[in-house]
Amino acid sequence: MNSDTIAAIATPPGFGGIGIVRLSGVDAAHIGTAICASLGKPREAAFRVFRDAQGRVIDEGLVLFFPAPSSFTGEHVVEFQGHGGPIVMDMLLQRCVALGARLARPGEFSERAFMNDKLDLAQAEAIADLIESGSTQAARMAMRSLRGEFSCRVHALVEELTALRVYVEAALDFPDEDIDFLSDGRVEQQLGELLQAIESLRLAADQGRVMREGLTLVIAGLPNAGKSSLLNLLARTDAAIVTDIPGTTRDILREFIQIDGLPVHLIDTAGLRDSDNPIEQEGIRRARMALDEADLVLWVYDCRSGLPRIDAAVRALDIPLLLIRNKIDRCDEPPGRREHGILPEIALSAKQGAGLDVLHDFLKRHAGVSELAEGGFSARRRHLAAIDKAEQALNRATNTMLETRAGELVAADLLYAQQMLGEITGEISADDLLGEIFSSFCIGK
Ligand SMILES: Nc1nc2c(ncn2[C@@H]2O[C@H](COP(=O)(O)OP(=O)(O)OP(=O)(O)O)[C@@H](O)[C@H]2O)c(=O)[nH]1
Ligand SMILES: [Mg+2]
Repeated sequence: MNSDTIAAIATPPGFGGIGIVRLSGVDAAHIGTAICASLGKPREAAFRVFRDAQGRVIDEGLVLFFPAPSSFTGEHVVEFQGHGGPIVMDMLLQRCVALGARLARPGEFSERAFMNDKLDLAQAEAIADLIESGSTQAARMAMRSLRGEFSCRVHALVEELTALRVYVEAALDFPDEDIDFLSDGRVEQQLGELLQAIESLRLAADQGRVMREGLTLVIAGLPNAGKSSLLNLLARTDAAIVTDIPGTTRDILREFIQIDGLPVHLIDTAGLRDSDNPIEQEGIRRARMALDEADLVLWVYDCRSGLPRIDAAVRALDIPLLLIRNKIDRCDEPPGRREHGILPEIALSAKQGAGLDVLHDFLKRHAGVSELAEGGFSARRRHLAAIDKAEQALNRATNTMLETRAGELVAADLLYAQQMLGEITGEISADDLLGEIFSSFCIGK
């Protein structure tokens, strides 16, 4: 339990009808009473005058008192709802500080809620995601995580892992038993089930991450293929210069769009070719660097050139590739989706817009938006990294079972997988990790 009391303006800076100063900690009730004479009944709004040390009126408004442990942080919490002007709010905050409160760090209220077991780590992160969400879907997914759906699935996995670990360790502790526990096939079967469950969790979490962070599309291709035209079409603006001179684009161009709530970062790049022009060379160098950021590369080519001549470096990338067969108005082809060998391809006209709907559908499906409508939850790279490590450990354990049946190694990998999943909800977490997570929150949260 923290011994100090923290205070912050919980509403955004600037002018507003209402502004809220929030206090949390052992002295919250005492400080609150000093400001407004009496707090009223717990959890009921009371109209009060807020006064400074000399008894002058700072503001008037509502006060709310949430006694510990029935509060957001689990400590005594007092909220003053006053008028939302920066000066009034600051006077009220300074008064709290003069009475012994300390200014809260970003995310400190949520950190205390976590410390007092009001929320687990994934739920605390979901609060920040909900506040920052850029689309309705992202907000819905953050809310699901906040309500504990993500944590529940992680917990269920941790419990199954623990049970299996106990079984393997028991088998190791009683090697003289008649039955060889490790050879009855049960461990392999449960490992297989766990791997399936963890894989489905990883898919859902990855889709959640895409909805939170957005999909990054890099538009690449030979000069004049119509890359900038495609950016303009998707962004519905004339952001990029389009000419019939090959080598028009040199700088990297970025646009942010939303496709039915899916956030998409578009990056237009210089056409890839050998060039003697130092400016174009620099553009091409930057284009190649931008490829590293991509979740999906759109390789644009002119239908009149027949087959796409994909740049060798682009082909070598370990990033999904979508071919865009452009300028179909010139080839008299219908727009649509087809497969080009193992690669998906969409035929469209960046200039006239035919086929844009097909591209939208592809991108939404690629991000998993349609399936997410009901069940997704917000997740972060940190969660995915932990899930990946747990999955690798389970794969190792499975191989060990099949090859050497070395129970100690299997038990160690199971323990490791359990710890990795525990990091998601914060059951097991290092202090620096907590510091990193909460410091990215806004003040007052
Ligand atoms: N007919 C037709 N022309 C197109 C289409 N898309 C692009 N163009 C034309 O092709 C030319 C090149 O288009 P850009 O969008 O500048 O091509 P780019 O790939 O960005 O070219 P660089 O920046 O030079 O690499 C322009 O004259 C466009 O108007 C299309 O779908 N149909
Ligand atoms: Mg261009």
